[in-house]
Amino acid sequence: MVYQVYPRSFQDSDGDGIGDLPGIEQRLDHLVALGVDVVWLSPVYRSPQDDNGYDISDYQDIDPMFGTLEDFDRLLAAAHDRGLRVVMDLVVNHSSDEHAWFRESRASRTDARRDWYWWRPAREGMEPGTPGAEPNNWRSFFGGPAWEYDEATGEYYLHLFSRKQPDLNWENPDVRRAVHDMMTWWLDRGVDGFRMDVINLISKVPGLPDGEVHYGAYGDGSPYYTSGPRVHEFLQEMHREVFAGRPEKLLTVGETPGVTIEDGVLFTDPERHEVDMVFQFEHVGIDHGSSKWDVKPLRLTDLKATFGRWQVGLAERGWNSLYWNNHDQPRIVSRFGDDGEHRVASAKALALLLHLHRGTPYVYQGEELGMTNAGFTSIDQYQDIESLGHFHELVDAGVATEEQMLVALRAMSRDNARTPVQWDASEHAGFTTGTPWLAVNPNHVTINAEAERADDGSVFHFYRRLVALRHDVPVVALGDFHMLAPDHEAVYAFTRTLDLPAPTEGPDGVASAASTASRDELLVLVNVGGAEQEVPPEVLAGWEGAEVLIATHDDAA
Ligand code: TEU
Repeated sequence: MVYQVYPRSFQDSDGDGIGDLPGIEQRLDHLVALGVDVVWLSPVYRSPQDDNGYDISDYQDIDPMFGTLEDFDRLLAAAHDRGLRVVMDLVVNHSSDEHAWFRESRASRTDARRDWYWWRPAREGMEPGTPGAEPNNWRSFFGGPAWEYDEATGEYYLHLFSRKQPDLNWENPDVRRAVHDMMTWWLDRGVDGFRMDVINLISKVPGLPDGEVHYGAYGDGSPYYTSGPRVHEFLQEMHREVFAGRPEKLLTVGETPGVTIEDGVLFTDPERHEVDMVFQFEHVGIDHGSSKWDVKPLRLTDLKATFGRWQVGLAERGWNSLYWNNHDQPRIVSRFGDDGEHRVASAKALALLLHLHRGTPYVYQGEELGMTNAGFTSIDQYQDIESLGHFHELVDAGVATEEQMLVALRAMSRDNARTPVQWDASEHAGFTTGTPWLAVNPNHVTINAEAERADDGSVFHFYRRLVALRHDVPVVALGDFHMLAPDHEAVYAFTRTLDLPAPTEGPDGVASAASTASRDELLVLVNVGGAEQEVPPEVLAGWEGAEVLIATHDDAA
């Protein structure tokens, strides 16, 4: 199981209101108690923090707000001492505009690093620097155009995300070599792998064609940069140059927005040596209408259909990541559960479903406590560049009113996941002795790690038992998946099956008479319809008298 730490909101050790590396070290025993195997650190590199560290200005140094390289080495050693592995967040589709590489690239059209980024002149016949003169019509993920005009050299540079996150040009072998060298530097320092930020966006279609589908003034360029023509070539080259032949057991997970199941197999098929697994986005898109801000209610059959497709699609070759939460998604108990009266029961039901599918489960900080969305009511409370960008773009364009956008942000803003971890009921939830960079949720007085750890019926202990089950019962990690009652709107049920080979010959060289092949089977069943909702008889047929390994809401049921 992999646990994601968003350092800025995890634990502050020096009272500046921002989480840091020594703070993470203070909390490692919480992760050990949960049963964590791997810790994924969101970026702690030097950064102007335009996108909370996903805009890196020095890949081989720690930002002073988080500490120093020595603090990092101490944290890494402390994690390893506890049997925890640590993977870093690799953000190489783009750098910060304050990175030395970009400062040189923008210095002149003839600079040796000019071609390390995507530079283009204004459209033919258009006045450079005016709306519509951009080299193509792509929209940025954060709203507005994906091109920024640079007066000094009279050209535009591409930024799929913020204007302070210029896209690196992966067509340039010097760029790829510099990234490989940096990755090797971190592996030599002892890190155990990487989570690769938007790694399927690094290959763009030559010519950078206009997007046909429009969002207001700009076009959707995603068909021309999602899982592009050379992405698999680049990842296989990365494996050869960085990972092949290293003795350590390393973990690589690609964040791949818009990835299809077919491409997911190509990315994760072990024979292709690309990545171990990918984060796909289908299940966190099933409540999106025309956009993530146009929120639709969840339908259980839609969730079963998408999870079922990915379980079947990667059953033979490849491997699934299993997640509800991360620093970009609203908190699942508020999104697909109930963060009011049934908070504990729904948090447990959601955890049970996710952790007993086939794949590697990821737990995002605070998810194991049943933490909820932030509950912000004013735009002034938000800090996320994506939330603020879309709020102003849609309100200014008259597409939505402020009130409509505040309702949408309350449900879907990334800041919902970024409020500080709630450690105890004290002021600022034990996160900081200073003023937290983002408001602590007032419900920390009841929802916090100290209270959760003290209550055996808590969300925390339920997560702990699920992780222990995965470590102790092979069918959980390895069993084949089969969906049951796919069309039922209130019952989510599936089986996991593992054929165990007959034990090999005993120490005396003779296989014991009893040693025959056996079959482990697990039935997972969540009934969101409550006691009055009857479970279809065919789901329970043959399971009479089965041992109950783990039960959720109202354990007597
Ligand atoms: O996210 C990529 C990505 O797809 C997000 O833009 C996501 O789709 C969106 O936020 C959901 O509404 C990665 C990082 O996880 C994110 O924090 C960064 O902002 C982004 O890349 C740029 O580095």
